Amino acid sequence: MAKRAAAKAKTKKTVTKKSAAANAKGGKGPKGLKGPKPIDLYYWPTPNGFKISIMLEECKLPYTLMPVNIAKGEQFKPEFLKISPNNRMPAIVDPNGPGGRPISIFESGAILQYLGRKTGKFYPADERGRAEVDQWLFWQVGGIGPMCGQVHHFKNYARETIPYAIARYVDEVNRLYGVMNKRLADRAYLAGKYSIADMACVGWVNGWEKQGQDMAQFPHLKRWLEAMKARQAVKRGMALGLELRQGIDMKDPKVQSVLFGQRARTA
Ligand SMILES: N[C@@H](CCC(=O)N[C@@H](CS)C(=O)NCC(=O)O)C(=O)O
Repeated sequence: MAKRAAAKAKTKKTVTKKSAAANAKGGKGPKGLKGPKPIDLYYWPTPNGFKISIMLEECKLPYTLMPVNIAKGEQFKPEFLKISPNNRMPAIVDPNGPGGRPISIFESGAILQYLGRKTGKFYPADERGRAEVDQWLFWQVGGIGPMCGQVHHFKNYARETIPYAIARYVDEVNRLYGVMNKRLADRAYLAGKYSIADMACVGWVNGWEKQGQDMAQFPHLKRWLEAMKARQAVKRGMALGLELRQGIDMKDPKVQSVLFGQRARTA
């Protein structure tokens, strides 16, 4: 089912990214082709999308970019909902899933864990190491991600200015930055070694100015952000598809009604 949905979506709008990663050799594909079949990456250039583009680049996994223009409402298309029933990107379809069959996955945390297990990279195999990564990954997905999202919404995009909402979310993000800063005081990365937990956070922390934060308050977090942004795969991951977003005005009433209006029913 996922395969059919992916094929349908492809006919609409496909951009193939030919990077060093896409050309990397990685064993034999199912039909004896050299290298694995690319993973379809359903994506829009936002901090949630960057998590997966960074991981794919870090692992040098070949992938095909499948843009999901969330400003136009492409996340509500029935073919996309078969892959991502929560009408949100990112999502992936891996043609070389478990048992050699395709698998589709939505939710960025689940995708990162899947890719970590698949490649054995950036996600430790031992239980103690894995639990360390999982804590910070879930902290990102359930904490700093949604809170930063609310700041961006109320501070930068909402047509109505609601000082209470702005202050509430700016303060909460400030608290979360403090938690991360403290964690990074005595280790280079969130779980000690560089991992999928760091990849999950970088796109969000990179937006600190728009979130009303002052990086001078968080020296360890600042050092971490600089180290993250110096990585070539992070640079490539956070540059992926930026051109697609050009010319989109988040204050345009049409865009606002798609993203922040009455939400489409998916059932
Ligand atoms: N918990 C989800 C969040 C994904 C998410 O919120 N994606 C946003 C873009 S950053 C989206 O697709 N929004 C479309 C919409 O709100 O309709 C994840 O981590 O994958």
